[in-house]
Amino acid sequence: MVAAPGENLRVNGDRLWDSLMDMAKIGPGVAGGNNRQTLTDVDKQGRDLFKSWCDAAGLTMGVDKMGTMFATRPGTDLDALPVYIGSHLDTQPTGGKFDGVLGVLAGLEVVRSLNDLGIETKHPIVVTNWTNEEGARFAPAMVASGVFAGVHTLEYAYERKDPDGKTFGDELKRIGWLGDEEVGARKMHAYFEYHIEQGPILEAEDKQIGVVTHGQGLWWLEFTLTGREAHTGSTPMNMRVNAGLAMGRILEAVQTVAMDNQPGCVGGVGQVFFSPNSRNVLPGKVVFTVDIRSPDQAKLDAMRARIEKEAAAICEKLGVGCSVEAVGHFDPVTFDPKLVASVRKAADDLGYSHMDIISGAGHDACWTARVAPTVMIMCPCVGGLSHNEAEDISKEWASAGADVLLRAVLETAEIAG
Ligand code: HGY
Ligand code: MN
Ligand code: MN
Repeated sequence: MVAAPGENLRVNGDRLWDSLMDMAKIGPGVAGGNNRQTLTDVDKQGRDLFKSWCDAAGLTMGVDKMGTMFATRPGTDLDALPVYIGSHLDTQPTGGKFDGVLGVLAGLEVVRSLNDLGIETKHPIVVTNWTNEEGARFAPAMVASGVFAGVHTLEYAYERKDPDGKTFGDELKRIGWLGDEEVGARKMHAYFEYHIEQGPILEAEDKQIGVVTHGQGLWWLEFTLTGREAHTGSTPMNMRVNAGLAMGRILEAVQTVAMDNQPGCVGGVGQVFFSPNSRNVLPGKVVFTVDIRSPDQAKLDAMRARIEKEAAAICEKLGVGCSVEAVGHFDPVTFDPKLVASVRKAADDLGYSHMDIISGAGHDACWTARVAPTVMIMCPCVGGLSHNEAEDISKEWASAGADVLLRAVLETAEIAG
């Protein structure tokens, strides 16, 4: 018996969970998570698996010049713009099984459920896998959705280099996922992204669903400090040009600036390169990226200005050269109030506990919001932990969010007939 549209529509939570576990087998980490970095051979394997599932669900695959995958379920109205459901299959080097993957495979599950229920929609539905959301191998993060939204050029993206000096463009070609669609040529009726919270709030508040109203903004400031390589044993302390010490003091300054701007601001450093990175050589060069974020534009920009000013003063005092380049940025984003209301209503209708929330992490939705009505849905994650192989969610949490996604997408894509 096919459930009449609008009745107690829910996804097949077991099937969604099985797909998540099958995808997690590709690019396993060393501690139960994943290392499926963008444009690697395992990213290719993950893409190939996703495409096989899309083929089996009767979807038509399109790929653009950034390698982003668009799997389309046709609608009944040939003039209607599609409703997109997307996220990313690439992971951090020590990533979890659910960051990004949940959103792509929940989109596929929505389509699979509509197929099972024999429901047609007026607007087509497109399940999307954005290339390089993480920005771990190639900075910046969300680079493909950034090109799609007109924030970056294709040439800029193709030139991005990984730590081994390989370029994005070459690696995309090498894995065989360079598509022919112009990036950004597709127009969206709406864009939905379902994602784990990657923070502690929903679990702590015992809420099943996060109705995401805003996303915080971000700066990635790449500092290059120039010291003088010297012997760590025989060089007197007063003769050192110590770029490592300068870095340490700048990290302390970042912490102080973030703490001075509580609540609602964060700052830290996740990546450092020492050169020559030898135990008994003072570094000649130190490169590190400061990651600062806030939902408040003025605070975000003020933090950046203060950090850059204090870093320059620290380096001057130590005689260390200092240059800084913004290698990642997006302003705080407000999601579409009408779509936010539809997500909230869907959670209510399904009887799921929910709360409004601001996304602490960046997502492709932060860029699509510039070109289409966009909204996010979140589920809790255990201990708020993410970007860690121990990242974990429950099957119930996964399917509750997917149920909300199904219902909100259906309301937007309109059931045909
Ligand atoms: O950095 C972020 O917020 C996302 O994980 N790319
Ligand atoms: Mn993500
Ligand atoms: Mn991530």
